[in-house]
Amino acid sequence: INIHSVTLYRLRMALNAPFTTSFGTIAEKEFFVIEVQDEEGESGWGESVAFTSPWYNEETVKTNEHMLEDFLIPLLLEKTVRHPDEVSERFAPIRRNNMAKAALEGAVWDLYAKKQQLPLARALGGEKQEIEVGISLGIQKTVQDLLKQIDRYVQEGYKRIKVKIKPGWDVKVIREIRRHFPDTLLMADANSAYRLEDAEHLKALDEFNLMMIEQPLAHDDIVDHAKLQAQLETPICLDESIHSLEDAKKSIELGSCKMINVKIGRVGGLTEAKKIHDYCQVKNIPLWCGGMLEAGIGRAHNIALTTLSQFVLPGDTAASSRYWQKDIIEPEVTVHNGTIKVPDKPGIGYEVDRGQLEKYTVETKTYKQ
Ligand code: OSB
Ligand code: MG
Repeated sequence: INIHSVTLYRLRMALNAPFTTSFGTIAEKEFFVIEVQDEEGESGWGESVAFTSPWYNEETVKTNEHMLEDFLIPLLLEKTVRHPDEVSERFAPIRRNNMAKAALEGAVWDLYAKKQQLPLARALGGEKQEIEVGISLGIQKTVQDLLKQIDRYVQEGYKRIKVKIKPGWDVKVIREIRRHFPDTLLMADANSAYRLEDAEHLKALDEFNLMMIEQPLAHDDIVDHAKLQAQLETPICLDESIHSLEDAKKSIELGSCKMINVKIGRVGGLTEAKKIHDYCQVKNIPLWCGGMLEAGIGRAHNIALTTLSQFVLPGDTAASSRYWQKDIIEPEVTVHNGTIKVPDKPGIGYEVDRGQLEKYTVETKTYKQ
């Protein structure tokens, strides 16, 4: 694949409803869509999951622009790649900045799959024809509001419900959910809102038969997560702590988690995500695909990744309409009875709607060989 040009589209899209985590509230997303083109003018698409402020990890839309423009795009334009797996190798001298790397690598994967006339899912080695998904619900004003939301999405057929928790919005809320939904597959995501000293408090969650508790402790502390897991019945799932195959290996070895939420952006791309997948398959660690409130392109990449066989748990890839008035892909991602039909067209399998893309774009920059 000979990449001739790379275009960065900076988009602003309002969420249908603000999303609140233990860190704060997001009402609007600003992010980069990346288009790579080869000498024949064929396009591949990627999407960065970095937010405007560094609450989830250290990256932001602005750091993405710097890394892409000054380092990653020049490296990609330097010479051809035979296979997308080479992209992460080429980016390896640049430390971290995984979301910037993943967005550009994802565009190359899409173009590669299109050139091979293969759906991205198949190019990655995934076999599922459909995937099961759950939904992630932010912190609400009242427990009543949350129960209403849960009821709606259980009715719609989502396969599991994830709720965000934080100190003051945890045990009591989960107890109330369980009173109304005793059998629903349920889990909680703390986004690092607790400390090891809260172990006693978190142990109270053990009685609610949660599938897992996601990232209860600090983003950079797999040691304390191991200590906490030793005290909890509820399996710990790591999100923020896993940036690479190495992190996955160490966390599994230490007993810091029993499951992993894989996000393509957080681990630096599809190639690294596949490596984590293959390792976790051998180690029998259940995986699921996380979400970052993506627009359609990122969502399509998540769907393709989820077709790999060790993604045995429902992920966070909900329907486009849960987030957006109108998405930037055609057709939009739809969910029926908690499942998404994997597209069978080449590449990401959805058309980018250039009209919609333009409507949301606030700035465009093109880089040529
Ligand atoms: O921790 O999984 C998370 C959204 C933004 C940042 C981090 C997370 C989330 C979600 C929502 O939980 C996932 C989604 O619906 O895309
Ligand atoms: Mg999470």
